[in-house]
Amino acid sequence: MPGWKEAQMAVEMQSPAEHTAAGPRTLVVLPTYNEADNIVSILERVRAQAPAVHLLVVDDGSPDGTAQRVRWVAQRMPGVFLLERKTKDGLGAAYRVGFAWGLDNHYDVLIEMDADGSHRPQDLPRLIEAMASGADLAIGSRYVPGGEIPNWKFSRRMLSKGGNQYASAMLGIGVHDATSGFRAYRAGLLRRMDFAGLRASGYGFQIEGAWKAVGTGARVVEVPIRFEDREHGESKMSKSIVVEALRLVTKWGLAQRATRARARLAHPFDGSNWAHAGLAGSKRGH
Ligand SMILES: Nc1nc2c(ncn2[C@@H]2O[C@H](COP(=O)(O)OP(=O)(O)O)[C@@H](O)[C@H]2O)c(=O)[nH]1
Ligand SMILES: [Mg+2]
Repeated sequence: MPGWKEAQMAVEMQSPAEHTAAGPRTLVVLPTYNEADNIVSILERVRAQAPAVHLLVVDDGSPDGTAQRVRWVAQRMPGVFLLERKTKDGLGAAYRVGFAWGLDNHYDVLIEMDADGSHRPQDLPRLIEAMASGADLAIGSRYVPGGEIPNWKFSRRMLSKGGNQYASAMLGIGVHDATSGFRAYRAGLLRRMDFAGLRASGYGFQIEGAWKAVGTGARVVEVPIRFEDREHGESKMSKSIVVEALRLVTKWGLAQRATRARARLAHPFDGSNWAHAGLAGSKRGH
């Protein structure tokens, strides 16, 4: 996997390590592909909602000039950084590089957020509060009480909700919105769960992250969010990303079942094998 050092560090207005805000050092990672019309407003609104957090944009050579706009903001706003990669390589790869940069620069909390206005900056403080209350992974959830998707058609809502129910049942993770890309990870959890080994892209990357977190015994909390339609431009998610997610969930779920069945056959009197056959993640919060 290419590390962040191969991506071009375009903005070094200040050393990230010199940041001395009180409390945990928090980095919001925003992957972008053609978000020139959205990114400036997102960066400004995130800063207004959460003044102490740093922001890292991971841009994949957007032809619409997204990176130039980020540079323009970074010259005016401290704590804004940009990693530029040459070619579009998917959301999962962008987060892997962004997280590697964040961990190397000693952030304690790393947050994923879309740069298109779907994830509201005003919901960010509640994710940060959940982390301050002890969560290892706080997921901004559309499918817990208080969560909303006001503008989605019935069919899209059913596809997303059904996909989530399938993933939760197959993997036994008990998360209502495992495909959500608005979430905060504690740095220690990312290291423990070997985030660099996450392979999927798109929705599959999010499900894989939630599954691995639960598998390491992380305390996972879902925080209700309101998911808006993107403000400008078009979605880059395709049918193939949905198909990839379903295929991977099925593969992981079957492999997990086979492993647990083998463990029960090998050690039929070991109670822990039976406990593990139920829902994973006993330390999960709600
Ligand atoms: N760096 C990078 N960002 C991407 C890529 N694909 C999507 N994104 C960004 O990921 C976020 C979510 O993508 P989006 O197309 O809005 O997906 P949707 O919300 O599921 O429709 C946005 O900020 C996109 O600009 C990619 O290949 N590379
Ligand atoms: Mg979007």
